[in-house]
Amino acid sequence: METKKTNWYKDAVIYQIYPRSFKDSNDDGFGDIPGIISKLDYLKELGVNCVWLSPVYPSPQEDNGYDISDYYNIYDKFGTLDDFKLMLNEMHKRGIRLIMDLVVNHTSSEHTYFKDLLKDPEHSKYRDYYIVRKGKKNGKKPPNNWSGFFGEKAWERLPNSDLYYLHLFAKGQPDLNWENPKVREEVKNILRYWFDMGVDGFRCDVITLISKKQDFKNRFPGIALVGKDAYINGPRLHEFLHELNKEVISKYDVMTVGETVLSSIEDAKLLVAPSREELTMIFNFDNTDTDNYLGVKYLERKFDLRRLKKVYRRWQAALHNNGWNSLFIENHDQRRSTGRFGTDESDTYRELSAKCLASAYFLMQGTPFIYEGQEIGMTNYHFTSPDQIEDVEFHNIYNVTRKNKFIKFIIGNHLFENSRDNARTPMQWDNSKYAGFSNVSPWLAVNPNKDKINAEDSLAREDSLFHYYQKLISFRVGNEIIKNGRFNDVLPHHKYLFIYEMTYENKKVVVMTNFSKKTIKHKLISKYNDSNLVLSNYSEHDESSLKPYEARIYEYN
Ligand code: TEU
Repeated sequence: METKKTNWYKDAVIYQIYPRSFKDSNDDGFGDIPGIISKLDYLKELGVNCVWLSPVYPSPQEDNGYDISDYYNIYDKFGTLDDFKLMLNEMHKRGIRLIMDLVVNHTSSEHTYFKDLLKDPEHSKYRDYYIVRKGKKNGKKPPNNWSGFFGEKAWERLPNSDLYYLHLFAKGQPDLNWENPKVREEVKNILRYWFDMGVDGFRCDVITLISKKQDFKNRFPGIALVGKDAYINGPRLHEFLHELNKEVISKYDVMTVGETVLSSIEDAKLLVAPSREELTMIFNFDNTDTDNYLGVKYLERKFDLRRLKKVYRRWQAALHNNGWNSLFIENHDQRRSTGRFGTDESDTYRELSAKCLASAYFLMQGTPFIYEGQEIGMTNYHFTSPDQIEDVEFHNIYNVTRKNKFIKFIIGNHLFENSRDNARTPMQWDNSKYAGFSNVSPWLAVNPNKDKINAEDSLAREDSLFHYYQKLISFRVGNEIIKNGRFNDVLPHHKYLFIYEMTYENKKVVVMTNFSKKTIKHKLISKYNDSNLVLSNYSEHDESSLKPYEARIYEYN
């Protein structure tokens, strides 16, 4: 029997928790599930109604849990399965749903299947669970020239053998062979296991990499992602996703959000068209790529609001009545949005500009996501030395820059500012020594600006970013105009003003933002009347201009 789908995700506002950095309850310097439980009232107060929890499964933590060694349990530093069940229950009691992270492009090399393969690569019954090929030149050279996401070659030799395994991420993350039906059955079992426990959905890690072209030939050489045309959006991607959906996902009232890498709008339409029964929505990175070249975050370029507006125009139009968007500006792989996207970290503008950005991205069609700490305006750490950073991606690429002067030259000093650990510093709860995250020195240093940027202060100040998000969320959830509305960018070519309307039937929501430190006059501004004002980050308004980073939201019913 098919479960009725309620489409609850259309009214969801999802808060991403990166568990090792959220709240430590047992003084080991590492966040955990009881810590999360202790902060559920905080989330309830913010008003979010769903949590996306980054991986909490057993893992050797080479990539902070995105390397899973057991899909049916909880990593002991995070707690136990009973802690997990309690957390799920406490969330549901508060009207908060939970989506977990499904990391099934690869496992950890510590997974029992891969360990079995390591023992006897020729005969292991799990050989076909992974992508294993003979090396060239009697095993002296890898099977082809592919390279992966963390700046390395994509193949690693199996010990005492001429065989290699494929890993598009770290060496400890061998790629699964989705051509093997047993792998797909196992993924279905994982999904059923958590859905039966009451989990409400999954964020599907790098899901567009699961199908690889099977010729495994050399591809056009380059400095990054050699072979991407063979391993991104591969030939059987849609078939595999449809299979999971038909056999498992469709039987539960759940949602999925696929993380897609370098996907075009045309790919997206295929992935999220409801009639095709694949994914509910995807994360594409066109928005966060507006301040880099070629989708490579280390190839930074100056942010230009016009590029961001163009991304929104294209995606809003493409998926209107055709699917569903996700809306986000941060996650655990991205540097902080405060100080990015035209916003400003200075004391004067940090919160004002963060409110402006929040207003701009939050009220389009799609499901908004908030990454932990974003709601209080946490910033980059501004690392200066590799010793301060844990992340495997950073260290792999840092090593590449030490060996390759050309790459070092083009990346310049953007490596530190784009390190993923900027988003992973402990959540700043208060101004105590370890920011109320822990009573001992945490796994990654606390940002020294916790003295002024912390949740306690944000909760206490009525005009804080936290309270602004609270108002945005309560305006957004259940708002039919935003949920069903058509997006219209009324000033597409303006360099600093982003003004858009969402229209539905005869009703309208208008969002006006000024992404600059200047007061900007425009004749359009006086068109909207303050009697319809819902929310603003200033208490007084000029009739025909917007103040620095001013945001105004109107509703016409
Ligand atoms: O990230 C996928 C991914 O493509 C990353 O390489 C991303 O582009 C990069 O981090 C940006 O700098 C997902 C997870 O979100 C990430 O944390 C994991 O490390 C990765 O998959 C492997 O599982």
